[in-house]
Formats: sequence, structure tokens, C-alpha cells
Amino acid sequence: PPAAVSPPQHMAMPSSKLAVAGTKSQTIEDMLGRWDDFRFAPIRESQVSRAMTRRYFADLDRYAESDIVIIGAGSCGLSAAYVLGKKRPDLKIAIIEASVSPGGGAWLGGQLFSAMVMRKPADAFLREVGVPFEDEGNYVVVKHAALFTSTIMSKVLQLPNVKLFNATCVEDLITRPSDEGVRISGVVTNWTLVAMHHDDQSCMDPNTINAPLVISTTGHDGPMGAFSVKRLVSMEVIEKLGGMRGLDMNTAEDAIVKNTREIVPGLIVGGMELSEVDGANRMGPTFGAMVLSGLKAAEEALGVFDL
Ligand code: AHZ
Repeated sequence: PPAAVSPPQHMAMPSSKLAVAGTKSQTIEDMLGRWDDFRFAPIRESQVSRAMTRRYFADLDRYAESDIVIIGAGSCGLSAAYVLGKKRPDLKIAIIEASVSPGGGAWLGGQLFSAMVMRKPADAFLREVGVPFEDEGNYVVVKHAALFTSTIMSKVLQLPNVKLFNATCVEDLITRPSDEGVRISGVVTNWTLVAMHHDDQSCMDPNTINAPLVISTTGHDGPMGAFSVKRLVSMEVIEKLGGMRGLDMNTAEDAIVKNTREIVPGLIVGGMELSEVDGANRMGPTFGAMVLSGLKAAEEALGVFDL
């Protein structure tokens, strides 16, 4: 059963003396035209350090046992996190993103052109999240892909039961023996900068998050991509990868949504990582399959928890 979510520790912590004694809240209007005697409320440097580290370590402690870990904060991972976090506020959801900046490939719609295309019926997801678009008939266009990415990210990050650990890399999977062979039971993490230096530095052991369910959305193969499915091959849980095929928008988007599934017990795979498992086509710069694969991954995950 899912672990009950208790309020984050830092919420219960008393605010510092300076915060209590700080100036009363002002509006922007209060400040305009009064710059000569302008002052920030005072602070001590250690307060800034503690404000960050106290929360971070409380989160590390809280999410060491998570209900769901999502690997990768691209368009698919963020969509899954949005649906899960909103529908099940009782579940603790950790998102692990290797890059400093979450969002994966969704900051630009494709090439260096700004707009993001989504084929219908993925417009339903945009309406749900509150992203405006132009309706072009069979597809819709968000005027800048960053508008989609920043909007969904702001919604996900506001959810009290979701924590994003960015600049953090999943560098292995936790496994347990099971009737089906092996079950994925969490992830092994490291700071991404550390993970990149295992060859030239020693003794940089990783951290772990236990979770009954992992959703992997690490994208197609590349320096970091297709992480979990490549690891499943190297640990001989699946025989080989199909390898992502050439671009065919119609075939690819249908296949990615259809094939979003729990590929080994405890591990659901979504988004372009799936194309590497199944030998599915790529779709290029059209993102409907990413958000609906995230939606389906969330539904599959909730199916596991409803059992
Ligand atoms: O940094 C990666 C990216 O943000 C992250 N990631 C990869 N390996 C990781 C690891 N630990 C933690 N080991 C890791 N994070 O995963 C994210 C993947 O985002 P993405 O945007 O690459 O994948 P997606 O499946 O969400 O979206 C794919 C978008 C594409 S690719 C494509 C094509 O090539 O045709 N078409 C579309 C729409």
C-alpha cells in the first residue's frame, strides 16, 4: 500500500527570528517612487544556506521511501507527474532529472523553431493544464514550446506531494527477486556531475530511493537517454532493444501511446524511451504522443495502486 504522505518537515519548522521581525508585506505600488530610502529586509548568510539545505535534506529523507519514482522530467515524465500528483495527493512522487534544467526536449517545438505542435486529441491535455493554443483542425499549435513546458512545470512543482531532484542522475535500478524473475523496486541516484566522473574519481558511492513503482521516461538513446531499458538489457532482464526506427509521425505517435506499459514488474516505460524497446518509429517535433503516453503511464501506475 502507498506510504501515507505527511507534511514536509520544513513546513512545521518555526520561521527564523529575522523573518518574524521582517518588514510587513508591501505591494509593488508601495515601492514605486520611493527608491531613495529603499531597503531589503535584513538577512544573515547562514539563513540562506539553511533555508536551502534544511529543505533539501528533509526532502531527501522524506522521499527515500517514495510511492512512485519518475525518471526524466521531459514532456512525458512531467505529464505523468502532473496527472499522478493531482489525482493522488496521498502518493509521494519523486522526479529524478539528470539535467540542471528540467523539460527535456520540450523547450523548443522542433529544430530551433519555437512553436509546439500537438495532434488531436492531445489538445485535451493542453486544456486541462491551461496552455493556450491555436486550433488548426487536426492539430493545434502552442505559440512557444516553452509556454507548454513552463506551464506544466509550474503546475507540477506546486503539488505538495511531488519533489523534483534535478542535477541528479539515475545510475542504476534497485531490483528484487520475484515470481516473474525480477521486480524493479526503486532507483540508485547520484549527482549528475558525480555520475559523469566515475572514471576519473574514486569512492563516490550513490544514494537510493526505494519505491514499489518506477516510471521511466528518459527519451531515446543518446548520452543519457533510454537509460532504464539499456540497463534491463545489460542485466539480462530483456534480451535486446528493438532500436528506434526512422521518422513516421502517424505510425510513431499511435505506437508510443499504445505501447506505454509496465515492461517488467515495477517498471512502466513511457515516451521516446519506448521506441528503443519496441523498435518503434520516431515522430520528430510533434508532442501529442508524449503527453498522452504520460497520461497512460499515470493510469497504468494508478492501476497498480488500486489493486
Ligand atoms: O535529461 C533527460 C531528459 O530531461 C532525462 N534523463 C535521461 N536519462 C536520465 C537518467 N536519470 C535522470 N539516467 C535522465 N534523468 O530524461 C529526460 C527525457 O526527456 P526527453 O524530452 O528526451 O524525452 P520524452 O520521451 O519525454 O520526449 C521526447 C521528445 C521527442 S524526441 C522525438 C524524436 O526524436 O523524434 N520526438 C519527440 C516528440
